[in-house]
Amino acid sequence: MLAWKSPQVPHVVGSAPILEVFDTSSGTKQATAPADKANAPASMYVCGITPYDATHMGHAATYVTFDLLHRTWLDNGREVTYTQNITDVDDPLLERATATGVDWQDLAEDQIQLFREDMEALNVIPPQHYIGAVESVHWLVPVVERLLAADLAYRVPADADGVEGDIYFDTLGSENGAWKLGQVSNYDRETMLGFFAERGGDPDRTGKRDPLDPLLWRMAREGEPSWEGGELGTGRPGWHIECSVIARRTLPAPFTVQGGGSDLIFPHHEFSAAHAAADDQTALAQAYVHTGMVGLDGEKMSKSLGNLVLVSKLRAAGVEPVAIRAVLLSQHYRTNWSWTGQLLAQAQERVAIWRERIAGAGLAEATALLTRIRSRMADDLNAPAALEAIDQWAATASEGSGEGSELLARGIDSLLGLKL
Ligand code: 5CA
Ligand code: ZN
Repeated sequence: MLAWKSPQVPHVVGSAPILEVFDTSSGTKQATAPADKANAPASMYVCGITPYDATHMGHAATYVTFDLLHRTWLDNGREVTYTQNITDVDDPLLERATATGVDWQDLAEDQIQLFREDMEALNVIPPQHYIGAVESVHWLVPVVERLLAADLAYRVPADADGVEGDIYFDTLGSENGAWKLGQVSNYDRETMLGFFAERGGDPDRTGKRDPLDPLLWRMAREGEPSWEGGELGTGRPGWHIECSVIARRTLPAPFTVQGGGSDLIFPHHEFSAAHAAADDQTALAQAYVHTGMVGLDGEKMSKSLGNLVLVSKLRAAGVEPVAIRAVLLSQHYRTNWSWTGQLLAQAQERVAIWRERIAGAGLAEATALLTRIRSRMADDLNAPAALEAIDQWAATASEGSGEGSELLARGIDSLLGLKL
C-alpha cells in the first residue's frame, strides 16, 4: 500500500551515542546496536492502525515516538528498514461499518487516507513497507498450513452460529527455545487472562486446548469478507498472525525493534512472537518497545470510549502541527499521560520562543545544544529532557551572531522532527 510523502531529514554533522531503549521482554534498557558497530543496519516493525476512526493523540504519540527512534538511528548513520501494517480487516472495523451503514472497504480507505495526511503533517518519516492485512493473506495461509501440519494449530467444532473449523494456535504446545508464554509480556497467567478477554480474545470458546489460545483463521461467515485459504478453507486471518507474517516477510529475523502501545504487550506482541517462534524457531525481535497510553482528562483515549482528540480536527481548526508534535515530545513516551488544552498552549508558547531565539544563535552554543539533545535522545528517547535543554538555552543564551541558527534549526528538525 502507498504510505505517505517523506519529509526531508537534514543531515547534521557530529555523532550521537548508540541508542538504548527500554525492552519490555527483558525489563531492562538495551543498546540497539553492537558497541563496535554503531552504524549497523537497523530494522523496525510498528503496529499500525485499525482504520475505523481518525487518528487520535494516542496513535499520534505512538507513531511520533517511533519516528524519534527512526531519526536517532538515521543520525547514527544507520540504514533503517521500517515496516508498518494496517489492520484493514478485523472485527472492530467490520462492526463500525455495519453500525454506520458504510462499506467496510470504503471506511478503511477513507481512514487510511486521513491517517496519511496526519502523519505527513506531523513530519513522521513513512515506513518503506506499508502493508495491509488484506494484502498479506496469501503470505499467511502457508504459515498457518505449516502450523496445522505440525499440530501447533488445530480446528475447533462449530459454535452457536454453526460454522465448523475455526483454527486456533496451540500456545503451550508451541513453547520452544525461542519463545515461552510470558517471554514478551512477563505477565502472570491471571493478568494474561484478563487482557486476553479485554483485547479481542475469546477465552470461553469451546473446544480450545487452552483458554489463551488465539485465533489464527476464522472460517467464512455469512455477511463477512473472506478469502480463499488453500487447505485452511475460505476465511479471514486472526490478528497476531497478520503482524507476525508481515514482519517476517519484510524484515530480517530477529529484527531490531518491535513497537506499539502498551495495550499491545499482551496478547498481541506476545503471540506475534509466539507464532514466529513456532514457525521457524527464531525470536521475532531483539527488543520490544512500548509507549504509554494517552488519555483525555484522566481517561484512556480510545475509539470505543469516544473521548478522542483528533489530529485532523486540530489541524482543521488551524493549530500548527509543529505545536502538536511539541506536546507529544513534552511527555516521556513510557508514561501514561493525558492531553489537555493547557499542554497545547504551553507548546505553542515554547515554539514561539524557540523560533525567536534560534534566529540569533551563536555557532558554539548551537553545537553544544545539539550534543545535549543527542545524548538525551540516546538515553531511551528522553524527548522531554531534550526540550528542556532547548528551553534552558533559550532562557540563558545571549543575543548572538546568528551563525549557529541554521545548524540548530536543522539539528532540531533532524533529531526531533520539529520544523521550526
Ligand atoms: N491495528 C492494531 C495493531 S496491529 C491496533 O492496535 N490499531 S489501533 O488503531 O487501535 O492502534 C494503533 C496504534 O496506536 C497501536 O500501536 C496502539 O498501541 C496505539 N494506541 C492506541 N490507543 C492509544 C492510546 N490511547 N495511547 C497511546 N497509543 C495508543
Ligand atoms: Zn500489530
